[in-house]
Amino acid sequence: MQEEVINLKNEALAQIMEVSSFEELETIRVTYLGRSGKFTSLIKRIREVSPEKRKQAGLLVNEAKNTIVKALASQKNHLKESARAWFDPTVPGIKPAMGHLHLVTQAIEEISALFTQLGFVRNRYPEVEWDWYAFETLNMPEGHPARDEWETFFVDAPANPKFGQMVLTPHTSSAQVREMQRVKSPPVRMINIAKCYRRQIDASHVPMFHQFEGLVIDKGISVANLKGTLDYFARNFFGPERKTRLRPFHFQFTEPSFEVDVTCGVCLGRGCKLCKNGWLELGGAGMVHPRVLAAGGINPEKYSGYAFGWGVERTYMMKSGLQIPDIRLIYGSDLRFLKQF
Ligand code: FA5
Repeated sequence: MQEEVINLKNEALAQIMEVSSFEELETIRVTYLGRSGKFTSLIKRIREVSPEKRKQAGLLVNEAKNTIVKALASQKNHLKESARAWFDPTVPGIKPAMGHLHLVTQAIEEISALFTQLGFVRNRYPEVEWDWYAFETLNMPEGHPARDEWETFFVDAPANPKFGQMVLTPHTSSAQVREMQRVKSPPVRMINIAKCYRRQIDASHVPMFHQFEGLVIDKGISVANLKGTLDYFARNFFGPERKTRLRPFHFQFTEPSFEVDVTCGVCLGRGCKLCKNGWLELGGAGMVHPRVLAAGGINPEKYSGYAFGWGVERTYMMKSGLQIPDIRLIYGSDLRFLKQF
């Protein structure tokens, strides 16, 4: 019996040392010292021991029980101490990480607010669009070589006899005739900010990007109105020191057509490694072609208009102080990059 008592005591002590909660400690107490616990049944068996050894067995069992009781109390204190150290109500709380809007969303909101101030109305049109609106009504009939510029994704769906095939909009200009048809009679003052898709990917191209398209049609609209709007945008979006210029260009749907440049935000027009002689290319613009007005049901003899269409990502990348070397970073989901904006 002596050996049995010692083994049981050691077994209980080993378990007590391992516990990490008050519940486990209580389970051990019940298992060894409870009413039907292991020590209680041992005590009952003392009667079976020979009279001369009975007293010694009793002392041994008592000593083992007392050791276990002390170990339980000491471990209970230890657990209380650690619980106290764990919960310190004076320690400042952990601030949960705060997210923020993606930089493209921020840019879209900023652009939208600037043009709304000028009286432009923001409209959205389909991003899966008919060939008719993306090309045909924009003076690019079927087979016209100018279409190649837009490296278009065609949707594998049956073509419509009038509207042709479905495409993923390669530019926001597909909204021009749709807006003319909606408004029916000028004035038109639309800003369309939407996703565009092209089969392109490199440091300055992504297959899905955003453009913002401005369209203004009324009596007597001229290039001067276009230039005034562009200057207003450049001063407010990039900063009061930034200027714009128009360079002759060619688009099938505007006549005359321009490439719009803005002074570089780093050298402010003096010329540096990041720009072309002090200028950065913003995007295309021009006076709406008479054939496009006619396709939208507007009399080109009576009305004139201007349009412009620029990339949201590229325009944002031209903000002063930003040096984003690769447009693909914007859609890379790397939080170390995105958190900066
Ligand atoms: C156009 O798409 C014309 N629709 C713009 C226009 C509108 C001209 C109205 C006249 C009147 P362009 O293909 O150059 O033009 O694209 C305009 C801008 O979209 C570019 O300057 C660039 O900022 C952006 N862009 C074009 N392709 C990509 C691309 N793959 N990734 C990111 N940005 C792009």
